Amino acid sequence: MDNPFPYRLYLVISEENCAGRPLVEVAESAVRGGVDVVQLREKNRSTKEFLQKANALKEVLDSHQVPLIINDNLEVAKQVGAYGMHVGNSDLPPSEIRKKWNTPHCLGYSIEYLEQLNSPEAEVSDYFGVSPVFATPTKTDTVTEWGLEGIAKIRSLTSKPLVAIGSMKKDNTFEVIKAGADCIAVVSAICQAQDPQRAAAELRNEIERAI
Ligand code: TZP
Ligand code: MG
Repeated sequence: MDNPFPYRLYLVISEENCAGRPLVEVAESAVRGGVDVVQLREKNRSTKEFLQKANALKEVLDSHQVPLIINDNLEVAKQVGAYGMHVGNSDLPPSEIRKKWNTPHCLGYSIEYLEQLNSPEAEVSDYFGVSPVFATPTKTDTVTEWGLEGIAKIRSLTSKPLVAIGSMKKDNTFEVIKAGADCIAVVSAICQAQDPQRAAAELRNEIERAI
């Protein structure tokens, strides 16, 4: 089967991280700069509000043929017709999602402990988030700071695509890819940037330089 996650630059977006700008505009600008997959991550919203944002985002992403991944809300993922879902260790388990969402979809699973890699949940997942690579103010309830050594360790244990997340920026992208990551995921480096398109293009450049 083809790799369900061939992507390199992953925007993880929520309205609250967009510095007061409309999320859809920030996302479209990022896509113009080289983002090739987008995750909508709205932790503190009702399903109704989440779905409204997801529909608006999907329309724009569709026009650029960029896939939409929904963070931890199966109802929203189903209703919007998302490409896939991403979940963490304490969210709805990937095996449950596979049962409840029967057409094949791309599933991402955040790895916070090495033990997770040997679990049935990892088995049914299509890619792994290495979470977080570096500590980040954007998400503080984290466990391990994997660092470059952690990426290399996980790389040695799986051939599935690895997404590096956590304080990823232009200055550390090259070494993170060299350590074994396939894809870089960012919130602030793009959502807080004055010019999201340019920020994305700079990240993309570093990725292309490293692969
Ligand atoms: N999962 C692990 S770290 C993180 C998530 C959602 C936040 C990453 O945000 P930033 O601003 O790119 O460090
Ligand atoms: Mg990041």
